[in-house]
Formats: sequence, C-alpha cells, structure tokens
Amino acid sequence: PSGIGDSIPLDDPGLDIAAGEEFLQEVFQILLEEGVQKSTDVTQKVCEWKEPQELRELMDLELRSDGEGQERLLQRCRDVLRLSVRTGHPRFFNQLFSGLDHHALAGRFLTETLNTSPYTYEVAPVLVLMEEQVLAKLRELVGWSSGDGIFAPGGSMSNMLAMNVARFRRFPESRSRGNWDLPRLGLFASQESHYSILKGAALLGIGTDNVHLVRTDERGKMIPEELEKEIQRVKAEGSEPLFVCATSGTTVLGAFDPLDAIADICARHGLWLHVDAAWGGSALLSPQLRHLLAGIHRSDSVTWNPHKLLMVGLQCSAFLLRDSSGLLQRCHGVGASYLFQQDKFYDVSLDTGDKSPQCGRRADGLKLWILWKAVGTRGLGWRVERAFAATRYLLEQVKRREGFQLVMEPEFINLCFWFIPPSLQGQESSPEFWDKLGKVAPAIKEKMIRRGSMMVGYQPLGSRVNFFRQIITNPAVTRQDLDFFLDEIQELGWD
Ligand code: ABU
Repeated sequence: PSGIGDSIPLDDPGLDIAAGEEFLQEVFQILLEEGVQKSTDVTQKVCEWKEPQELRELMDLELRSDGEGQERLLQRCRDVLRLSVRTGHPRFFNQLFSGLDHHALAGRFLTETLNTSPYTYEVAPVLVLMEEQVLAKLRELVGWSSGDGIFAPGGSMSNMLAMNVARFRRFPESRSRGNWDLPRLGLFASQESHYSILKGAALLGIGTDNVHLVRTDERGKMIPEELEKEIQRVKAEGSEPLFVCATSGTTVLGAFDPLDAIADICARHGLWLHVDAAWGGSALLSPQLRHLLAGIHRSDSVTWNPHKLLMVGLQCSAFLLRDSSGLLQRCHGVGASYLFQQDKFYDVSLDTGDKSPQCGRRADGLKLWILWKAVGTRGLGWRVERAFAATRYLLEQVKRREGFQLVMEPEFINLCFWFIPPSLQGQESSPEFWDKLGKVAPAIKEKMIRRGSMMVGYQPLGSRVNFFRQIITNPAVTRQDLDFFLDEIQELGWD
C-alpha cells in the first residue's frame, strides 16, 4: 500500500557509517584485550560461573523498542566476552576443540567481514578458489589425486551427506521418488561411532532401527568379523546393506577402526565405505601418525574437521569424496535459476553451491587456508605431534600419581582416567565402589567450574562409570599447565 515510509528521507544513507566505524574500532580493541589476550592468559579464569537466572539479569537480555547508546553497547560486548567460557585458555580441555590461533582468527574476521556465501564464483571468487584448493589438499592427504568435496556445517552434517550420497549412488531414483519403494536399507557403524549416524538415519527417513551398531574390542575399535556377521544377519532378514561408517578417532576413547579390513568387507559386499575422521583425520598430517588411518584411501568418502585438532575455529568440517564424476552435484543439485544460470560469462563449474544441500553457506575454507599458509603442512603436522607428546607426558604423570587410574592406554590423544579419592582407595572390591566412583568426576567438575580454574570433560561409557577425558589440542599448553591440571584434580577430589 502506498504511504508506508513516505516520510523517510532517502537522499542520505540510513546508517551512520562514521559512528559505525568508530564503534568497530572500539570493539576491535575490546576483542583484542578481553577476547584474545585474556582468553589466552593463563592467570585469568577459564570461566566465570553464574547461575542462569543471575546471568539473565546481569546481561539484561530483554529486547526493547528503542536502541541503546554506544557506551552501553561496548559494555555489553565486554560482558559477553567476560561471562563466556574462554575456550582459547590453556586450561580449557573440555572439548575436542580448544585454543586460539591468531592466523585462523584473522581468517574468521575476514570471513565475517566479507559476509558472502561461496555458492557462486560471482559473489565469492576468492573464497570459491580457496575452498577448491583446501579440499584438494585434504584429499591429497587422504591419498586421492582427484575427487570432490564441500564444507559442511559440522561433522554431523558431513556424515549425513555421506549417507545421502551413498543412497543416491545405489538408488538414483530415490532423489525424486523418496524412500517409499526402496528396500529396507542397512547402515553399519561401530558401537563407539558418533551419534550423528543415528540422527542421519532419522533425518533421511532410513530409520534409526536400520543402523546396526557393530561390536568393538576392548580398545573401542570396530571388530571386522562382527561387521561381517552383522551384514550377513541383516541380509538374511531381508534388508539391503548400503553403508558402513568406520571411525578414525572415536569421540571418547580416540579409537581408530581397522580401515583396511573394513574396506575388504565393503568391497566384498559392494557397500559404501565412509570414514568419520572428524577427530582423527588431522593425524594424516604427521608422517609419524598417519599409519593410524592406514587404508583410508580405499574409502568412498571422509569427514574431516580441522576445527578440532588443527585449531582453525568453529566450524570447519570437510566432506571429501573419492568420486570425481559429479555424484555430489547430481545428488544435491536442483539448479536454482537465480543462482546457477548456465549462460554466465565464466566457467560455471566454479558455482559449487549446488553440491551442498545448503543455500547460504559459510566460507569455512578461508581460515584453514590462511592458517596453512602461515605454518605450512609441516607446521600443522608438528601441532598434531605436539598434542601427542603432551598426552604422553600426562600419561606418565597419571601412572605415577596416587589416586589416578587409567581407563586404558591411549592410542591417540584422548587420555581417559578416573580419580579415586582417598576415601575410596583400597575399596575396589566393595560392591558400592563403582557407584561411588561414578559420582566423583561430576563433583570435581562442579568445583573446578565454580572456581573457574579449568574445564575438562567426563562421561560414562558402556559399563564404565563416569571418567575424565582429557584432550590437549592447544599448542599453548605447557608442562606447567599439565602439572596444574593433575594437581587441581587431586586437590578438588581429595576428601
Ligand atoms: N562430536 C563432537 C565432539 C564433542 C566434543 O567436543 O567432545
């Protein structure tokens, strides 16, 4: 209807650009001081715990009709940083990601500033070519001289893309007709595999009942003979096996499935082999550690998350494909006429966005590209080896110190252990021991968070009660931090 906005002048910009730039200058300073320097300063707290209601009030979260002044907004920026968890801190060990790399952060700033989607070359020329280069380099490390790939919003989505492409290759008509006339499909992954396989089965309409979790050995690795048995059993029940997900670096134990043996089984049954190397893929960068993934080149697809071990920053998940015939594009492409016009004046194969089920997509390759440029392949490999060395140091200390008990010798950099407080030491044979021990890690964790001294994850696994999982990905972590880590657990857990 006419009249709307008639009184709004259009001759001048509707934004105060000068004030905006001034604001940003101040924000950059705050980012540097509160976000970068304090986050990486070991004398600062890792977190400033507040109860949710207290935090809601402190942050004054309500959104109102009128805007606020610059000073108030700058204070809000400071508060966000001050009251958030410092994941870049050398004593943040809670997740598979941690640390702060200055070059990668610069890449994230660049990406945010450019604010574009690498779906077409015309709106993201530099970013499209960088993505092409980074994906090719990752594929080369997997052992493929050709292939395809795309960045996805996290490892779960990369795993789901693998499932979708596998189904499409076997049943191309499923794209248009859906699942209704497909046989009942069978998907296989180990008991220790990532939960995204179940989520993907639900999302893709395959059904979680059709995910068969294959038994693992005492180290958490898939047992190939059990996979073979499961495939036979599922076939005998009338289902059609389709897809096997092997894991290179399980989330909790850091176990690596035996890829060559699994690839043999997949080849025999004609199954798609996907390797979820979201966590362990970065070991390919180290000549000394890449043997952990021996056989990965025989897979059909790979998930690899450089945002984990390479400290690129969330999120950076590569979905890599051995196929170079355009399977990814045929599986996901619908050729929206307003983006992917075929009569453009440049090489339209660079309009890669239709390979993804997403439309708007973050340019997650840029930060990895700039980090890679900064430290080189050797520097990236060195970081993986340093993480390994730090884990070995901690392992030796855990073995020596009173009260610590390993869950198992780590194969990778997941160090899993219990802390047994004095009151439970020597009680191992009593029936209540494990029950009581299961309460120790949550209690210690609560104390460390309230103190703000450090953060580390814990979980139960199968029949094992809660234990700590220590992960060191951050090269800023020193021997002193590791000694502190153990001292702190001992102090907080002493009774
Ligand atoms: N699969 C995501 C890993 C979660 C974690 O950081 O432990």
